[in-house]
Amino acid sequence: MKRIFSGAQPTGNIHLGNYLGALRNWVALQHEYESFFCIVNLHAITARQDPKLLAEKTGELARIYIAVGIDPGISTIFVQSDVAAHAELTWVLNCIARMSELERMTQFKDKARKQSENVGVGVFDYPVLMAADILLYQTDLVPVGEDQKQHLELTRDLAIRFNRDYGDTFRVPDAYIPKVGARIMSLSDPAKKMSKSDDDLAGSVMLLDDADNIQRKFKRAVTDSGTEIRFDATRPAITNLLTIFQLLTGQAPDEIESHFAGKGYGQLKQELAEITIEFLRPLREKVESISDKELGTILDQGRQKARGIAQATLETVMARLGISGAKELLVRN
Ligand code: ATP
Ligand code: LTN
Repeated sequence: MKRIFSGAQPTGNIHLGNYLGALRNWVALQHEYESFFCIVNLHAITARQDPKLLAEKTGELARIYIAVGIDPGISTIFVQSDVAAHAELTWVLNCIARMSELERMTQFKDKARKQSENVGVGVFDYPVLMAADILLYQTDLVPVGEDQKQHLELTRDLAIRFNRDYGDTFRVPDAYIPKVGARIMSLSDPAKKMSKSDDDLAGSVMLLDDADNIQRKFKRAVTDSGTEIRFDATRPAITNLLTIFQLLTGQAPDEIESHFAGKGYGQLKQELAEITIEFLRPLREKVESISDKELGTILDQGRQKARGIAQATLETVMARLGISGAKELLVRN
């Protein structure tokens, strides 16, 4: 069976963009692939986090994975810091990665621009840790949103380089980026992607938002000039709302356009709010229904399964590099 690996950071609150661009596809793909879904808390600390909140959000995100439909009976859910091999392989990959290729990463450039000289080394190295996550599991496919495409290309480059220099070791993964929903835009600025780290909370609908909040956010959503309700790349705000509508209802674009023919933006926003509220209603309940004990068991099992596979890859890597450790050095031949 082929493998998939993906992850999300336990920072801020998970939003509709994360769900429609990534988590939704994890749920669908888990039946066809052996699946690993990670809560990437080591990535989270590349920005300063409140320790207590980070611990809380780590558990909450694991619960959200389960609540949206990741089945711990068939998929492995685990916390990145539980598997030391992620940090260890990162070091090895750091030694074959080049400054120039990391400097080209647009996510790094954006953050570096905001933080100038104080940008952290972890922010710079973030994509290498992500490559380690993926390569440890001999992953075939990585379902992510559009913003991660460049990081996936780097992951492939590092795998190919290591294989070339030290012998075939890593499977070279492909990105899985959905045709629809890979980049859900902010409701308050359709030129920006919906984001957890956005200071403007009105732009993102969080999966755990209550009905009033959801209603308010859609009501205030920015629209384009004109009145027609149709999918049109030159009218990004309406197209974004229609894309969310399409993914949550499963209706075809032409069906949606004829449904809204002759209706106004207000109607679209109202219906979209209702659909989203109904869609998200069971989620909070499900999140709350997972006991600490149940979650503990799931994450223990996840850790064990993940450690076994990651350790096997790491040992091959170390052997290829000739740094297998003291045990081997003591055996003279
Ligand atoms: P932020 O939302 O602050 O940009 P992030 O992208 O760092 O956070 P993660 O939790 O690491 O958030 O992302 C989890 C997944 O969600 C990734 O696969 C990412 O590509 C995807 N994703 C994030 N934002 C969007 C979006 N607006 N539309 C579609 N997919 C998205
Ligand atoms: N960088 C990703 C999160 C992430 C990830 C991964 C995704 C960390 N490691 C491995 C897929 C595979 C993001 O969305 N910000």
